[in-house]
Amino acid sequence: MKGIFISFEGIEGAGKTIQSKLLCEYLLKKGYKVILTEEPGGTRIGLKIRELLLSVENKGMTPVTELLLYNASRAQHIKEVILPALKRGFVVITDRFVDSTVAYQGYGRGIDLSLIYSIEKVVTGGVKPDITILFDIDAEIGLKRNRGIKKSDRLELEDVGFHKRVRSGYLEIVSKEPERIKLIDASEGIEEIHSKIVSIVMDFIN
Ligand code: Z5A
Repeated sequence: MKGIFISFEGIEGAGKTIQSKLLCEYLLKKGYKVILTEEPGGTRIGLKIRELLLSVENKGMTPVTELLLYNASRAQHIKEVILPALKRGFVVITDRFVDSTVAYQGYGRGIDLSLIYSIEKVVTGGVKPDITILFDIDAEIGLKRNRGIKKSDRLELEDVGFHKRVRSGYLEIVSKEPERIKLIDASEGIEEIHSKIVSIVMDFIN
């Protein structure tokens, strides 16, 4: 049996981490085999790349270096984790995937989208989420939620204008692929959002 590939997307502080864990627990209780993973990261090499990407020491990183590093982490993630799990019939939930690159490096940094899509083709070999849950929230609210709970990483040092561009980018991506990407109002309560996600995922599975 082929597995199911689900990605969670959105600007920071939108609630992806909490909700991906809740969905994972829900599906495990229902008896599904589930892997919860994330980008950048998900593998030993990916975690090293994650450190490079998020360290505030690397403020001088160029947008193209950033683009290639996110993709390098993804190539490893797909080969080592995502594809083998899908082949074994797992539900794979990833906190971020290709849409993050389009939103952050494309709409946020201004890198040509056609370059991003060409690299995507090589890196993913066509692997694409069956369902993407996009958490939409005002950029100021997302940033405020995160402030004080964890140390800042390199992308969080960007001004609010950057995060607003990323949010608009995500909304453009949804408008192009409304079948795959389901928009969630991330300003609602945690339980309410969880129920909506469960209903989206179970509708897809059944
Ligand atoms: N990035 C990129 O540029 N290009 C790429 O291709 C990829 C990634 C793959 C990864 O950072 C960074 O890499 C990210 C995008 C970039 N940078 N930014 N900015 P990360 O993995 O460390 O962080 P993140 O993905 O942005 O996650 P986050 O900041 O931890 O946000 P979150 O996972 O969406 O939120 P959360 O941790 O579940 O919740 C945040 C807080 O809000 C927490 O205190 C919760 O209790 C609270 N919360 C959550 N939901 C609610 C609701 N519904 N109501 C009230 N409060 C809530």
